[in-house]
Amino acid sequence: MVVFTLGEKKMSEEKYSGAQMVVKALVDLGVKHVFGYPGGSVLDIYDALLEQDELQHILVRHEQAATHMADGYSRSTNEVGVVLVTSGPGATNCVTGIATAYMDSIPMVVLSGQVATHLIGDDAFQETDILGCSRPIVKHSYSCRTSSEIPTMIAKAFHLAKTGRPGPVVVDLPKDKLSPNEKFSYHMPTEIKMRSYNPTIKGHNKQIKKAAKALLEAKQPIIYAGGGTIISGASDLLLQLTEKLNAPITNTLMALGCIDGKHPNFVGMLGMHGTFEANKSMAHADVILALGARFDDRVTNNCSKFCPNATIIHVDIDPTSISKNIQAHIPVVGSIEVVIQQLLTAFEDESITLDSAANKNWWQQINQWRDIQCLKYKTNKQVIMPQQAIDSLYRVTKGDAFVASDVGQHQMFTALHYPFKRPKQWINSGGLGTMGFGLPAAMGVRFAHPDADVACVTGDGSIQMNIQELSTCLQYNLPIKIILLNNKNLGMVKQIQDINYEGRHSNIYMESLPDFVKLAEAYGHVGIKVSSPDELDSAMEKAFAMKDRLVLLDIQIEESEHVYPTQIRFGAIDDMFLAKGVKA
Ligand SMILES: Cc1ncc(C[n+]2csc(CCOP(=O)(O)OP(=O)(O)O)c2C)c(N)n1
Repeated sequence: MVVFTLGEKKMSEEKYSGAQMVVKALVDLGVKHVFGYPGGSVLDIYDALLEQDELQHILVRHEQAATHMADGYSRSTNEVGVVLVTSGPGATNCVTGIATAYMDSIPMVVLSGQVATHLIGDDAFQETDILGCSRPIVKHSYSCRTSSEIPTMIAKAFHLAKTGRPGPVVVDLPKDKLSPNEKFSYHMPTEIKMRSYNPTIKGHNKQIKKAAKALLEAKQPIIYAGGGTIISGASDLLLQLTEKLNAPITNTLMALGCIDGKHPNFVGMLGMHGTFEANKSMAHADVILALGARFDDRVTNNCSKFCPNATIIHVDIDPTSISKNIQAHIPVVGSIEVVIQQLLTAFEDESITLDSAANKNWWQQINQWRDIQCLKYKTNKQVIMPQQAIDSLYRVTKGDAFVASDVGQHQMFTALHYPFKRPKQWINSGGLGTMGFGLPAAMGVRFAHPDADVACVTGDGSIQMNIQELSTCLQYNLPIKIILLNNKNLGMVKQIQDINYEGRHSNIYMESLPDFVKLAEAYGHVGIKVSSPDELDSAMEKAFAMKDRLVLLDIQIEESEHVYPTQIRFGAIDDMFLAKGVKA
C-alpha cells in the first residue's frame, strides 16, 4: 500500500474555522505559493490568508492563468501546483487549465469555493456544479461536508494528485463550511492510506525478465521515452539504460530533456513533427521500449500502419494506458524509474550478450538517415527565419533557460531547435495543446525558480489569449523574456490549410494585431521590435542582460514558413514531408 507520510503529527489545541484550516493545511503540506483570485464564496479563506506569512498568494488577472501558473510551477519542480478560486465563474474559468493538466498528468489541487450547502441546487448566485463540470478532466474530486474533515481532505487531494499517474484534483468548499463563526479542532493525519487506491510501482518479475531478454536479443532496438520518464524522475537511469544497450532514443514532445538533446544516442523527437531519423528508426525497429509514453495519435499517425514488425514493450504506471492505442506484446505496469532499475538488474542475470555487429549495422543505417539533415533551413539577409530565432535563443541562454511555449508552429520550432539539457526545463501543453498556456506557465516557473532565466516562446495568436497576465508580471516583478515569433497569422492553422486544403486560408489573419512593443510598455515592461536577421542576436542578448525587467521581443519572422518534417496524414509513422511538396 502506498503510504503518504506527512512528518510529525499535526494536532493543535487551538480551534480553527474551516477557512483557517484550509490555510493551515496548505502550510502544513509545505505549500509556498497559491495562485488565485478572490470572490464571495472564498472570502473567509482570503481573510485567513492575512493571518500568516508562510505561503504567498499570487493575485492573477484571470483564473485560467492561475491554473497554468500552478501547472508551470509543478512541471518545473516536483511540487503540486495549487489554485484557489471562487464559485461559479471563478471555477468555470479553471476548466481549460484543469484539462491541460489532466492531459499531461500534472499534479494540481484546485480549491474552489461553493455556495452554502443549504443553497446548493437552488441556482443560487454564482452556483455552478464544478464537480460535474470537471468530472471527466480530473483524477478525483472532493466535496467538503464537515469543516473538521478539511485537513484530511486536502491531504488526500495532494496524495492523489502526486502519486501514481499524477493529475488534477478539485476540492469543492461550500461557504458555510468555511465560516469564521464556528471553530473546530485541527487534525492533520501523519500518513494517508487509501485502501482502494494503490498504484503498482514495481514491475512484475516475469514481465521484466521477458522485456530484458527481448531487449538483449534485439538487433534494431529503440527507446521511445514519454512524459512519464520525466514525471518519475528516471533520467539518470534512462541514460544508463540507453548506454548499456547502445540503443537510439527518441522522445515525445512531453519528454524533451529527459536525456540531453546533444547525447549521441538521441535521434530527436518523434511523431507528427518528429525528425526523419526518429520516425525512420521507429518504423524499422525490431523492439520498441516505450517508457511512460502513450502512443498518441500525434506519434503513431495511422495506427493500423504502426511499426508492424516490432515487438512492443510498453511500461507505464497507469495500466489503462497500456495497449490503449497500440497492442503491447510485453506490458509492464510500474513506475518508470523502478522498472528501468529492474531491467538493469535483470540484464546482469541474463546470459545473452548484445549482438555488437547488429548494433553497428543499426547505427550505420541510423547515421545515413541523419545525413539527410532534416532540420536544415535556408536563411537570407532580409527576413528572420523562425528556426533562426530559436537558435539565437539557444546560443544566448547557452541552452540553460527554462523554456515555456504556447501552441503552434513556434512550439514545434522550439521543440526541434532548442536541444534541452535536463528534465523539467521544457514546459508545454502537449496533450490538450492549449493556446494561452505559455505566459502564465512561464510565470509559474519563475515563482518556483526565482533566479533562473525563463523564456516564453509564443505566437501572435497565442500571446493574446492570456496577455492580461503582463500586469501580474509587473506586480510580482517577474523578468520573463517573451520571445514572440510574429508571423502575423495563425501559422500552424495556415500550414495545415496549405497542405490539406490546397492553400485555402480561412480565418487565419488577425487584421488588427496590436503594437506589441507599445503593449508591453503599457503594462510597464520593455518591448523591442526585431525586424532583420542581423539585429537578432544583439536584441536577444540585450533582453537576457536585463535581469530585472520583463522584455518582450517582437520578432518579425518569415510569414510563410512551415514546420518540417511533418507526417503525411493517414500514413505510417515515417511517411513525411521534408519540405514543401518534398516527400521523404
Ligand atoms: C485555445 C486554443 N484554440 C485554438 C487552438 C487551435 N490552434 C492550434 S495552433 C493555432 C495557431 C497558433 O497561432 P500562433 O499562436 O500565432 O502561433 P504560430 O502557429 O503562428 O506559431 C491554433 C488556432 C488551440 N490549440 N488552442
